[in-house]
Amino acid sequence: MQFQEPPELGNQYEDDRVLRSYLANVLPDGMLREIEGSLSEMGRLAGSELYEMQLADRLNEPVLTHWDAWGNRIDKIELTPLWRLGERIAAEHGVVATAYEQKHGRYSRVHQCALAYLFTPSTDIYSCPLAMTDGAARTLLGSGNQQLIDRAVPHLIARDPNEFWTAGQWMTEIAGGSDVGLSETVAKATSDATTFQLYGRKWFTSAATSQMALTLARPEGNPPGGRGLALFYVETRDEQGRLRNIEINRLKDKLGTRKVPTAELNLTGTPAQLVQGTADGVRNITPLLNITRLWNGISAVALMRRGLALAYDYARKRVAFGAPLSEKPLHRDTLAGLQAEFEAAFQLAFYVAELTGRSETREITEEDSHLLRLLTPLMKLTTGKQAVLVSSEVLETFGGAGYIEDTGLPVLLRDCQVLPIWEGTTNVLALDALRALESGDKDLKTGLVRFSTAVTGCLETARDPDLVDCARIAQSALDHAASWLVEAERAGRPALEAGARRFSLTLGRTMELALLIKHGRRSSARRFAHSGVDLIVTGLQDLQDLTEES
Ligand code: MFK
Repeated sequence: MQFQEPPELGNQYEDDRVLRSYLANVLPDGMLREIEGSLSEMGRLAGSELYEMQLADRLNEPVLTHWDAWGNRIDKIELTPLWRLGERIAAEHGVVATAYEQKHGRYSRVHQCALAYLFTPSTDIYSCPLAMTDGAARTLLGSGNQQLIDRAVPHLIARDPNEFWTAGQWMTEIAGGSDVGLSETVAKATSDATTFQLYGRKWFTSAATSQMALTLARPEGNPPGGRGLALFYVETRDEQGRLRNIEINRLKDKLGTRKVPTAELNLTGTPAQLVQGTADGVRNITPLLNITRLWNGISAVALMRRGLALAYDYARKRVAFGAPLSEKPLHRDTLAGLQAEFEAAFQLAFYVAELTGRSETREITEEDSHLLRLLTPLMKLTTGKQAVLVSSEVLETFGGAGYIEDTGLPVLLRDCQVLPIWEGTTNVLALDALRALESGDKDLKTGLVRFSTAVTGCLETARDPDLVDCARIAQSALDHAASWLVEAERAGRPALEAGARRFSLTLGRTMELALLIKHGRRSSARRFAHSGVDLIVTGLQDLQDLTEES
């Protein structure tokens, strides 16, 4: 009997040509040598101990215990062994801290994202609490609230696992969902002007095991909508380890991300401190949203890369119809298509990391700051879709084995499926992209000109004839987007909104192609250029069709 050999992983940094050539391109001389040790060590862990633990931990999930044996309500969540190990490794290797220690100035964010990219796929989305922690640190640092900064930030960016805190984000409510302004949680003032008590129900919170959380609530008397909400800081437990007037109703029964203890909470007079004023909570929490959306994109490319690393290894081992799959033209062609999607997504996600780093060290021009505001939702929505597509195809490259749970493969698809949903769905982010285009000048067309300048800057670097051809395809998609925008604006807001998803995906994919060209990724650029960059449908019949058919 001939058994199939399972796929194996090597050092996930050393085997990753895309990451290594990208870092060699963007980092100043000598910097790669300085950070390579940390990346190689994380790549080793991700391909060995962490991966082995991930496979062994496959069936474990967090467990919520409401009561102890003596009738006390405890609401205790037990994490799985993989997550406990993941937390220690994340702290010790600075998967959040690296962005804040800024040993390499504006490139620190790129370094941190590279660590997160290597770490994430072997930890069953431990990136979720890290994303929130990172976003909370960024939000607090920008809030000007020195007392909270001194209290929490040293923990959020600690490398000592005993000092390290994770943060939660409690925003989603039953009424609110994506429309956060509908939140019903009430904040009652106490005798201390900055301390409130929160009453309400949070319907979908990130990991409920965190030591602190940022949340939104409406101070009594405030008006409805996002402006009437305020941003609050909550420490979840008291000195004895008891939850502070918080009940964990249940953990969510999700399609994927099963290790993330996503929870429903009741706030029953939870003590909370104002972070930044008594209103404008939605606006004040957006630094967190933008950081977690960056993490979403980095997680998307990381999971695509993991699937492909396994698929390549398997293709070399699996012999069918007389030859290894890696020698079969159709299998190679399939993998090349997936590689192109992955590389395109990689370039965009890391470009947003570069811009974020420049923004954090205040080395960003006003133009690029607007560009970052636009590229963050474009990147999140584009890479989320790509991750689902690529991971689905990756499973297929294994044949039936890709559909069998104890290969450890199906979880890839389930975990990717969350990426277009949480942190803002594709449609919510497509509308956010319209809002971002208007940022600064309050004018969509000026915003698009700014985007076009960034794209053409990349296209002008093309010298190789194949890349020049790809640049033509990117330019044509860009021109189509620009003409569509003029037409849609003329037709009115409903038409603009109806086409926003196709428009945003076209911009996202155009930027991806432009970045592939800029980084000289010839074969992926050629492949990607012919994989549907321009998704715009001209003619504004959409709404009419919908009305007629429904
Ligand atoms: C792998 C890692 C992933 C980890 C996942 C963990 C799971 C966590 C579980 C979850 O809860 S996921 C759910 C996360 N929820 C969202 O992402 C919310 C999605 N909805 C939106 O993003 C809406 O667009 C939004 C809530 C922001 C709309 O609310 P509003 O009240 O209609 O806000 P409005 O008036 O549009 O914006 C308020 C201000 O913020 C405006 O500025 P001004 O006050 O100066 O005019 C906006 O321009 C600004 N703004 C909005 N979004 C922004 C932003 N500014 C910067 N960046 C943004 N992204």
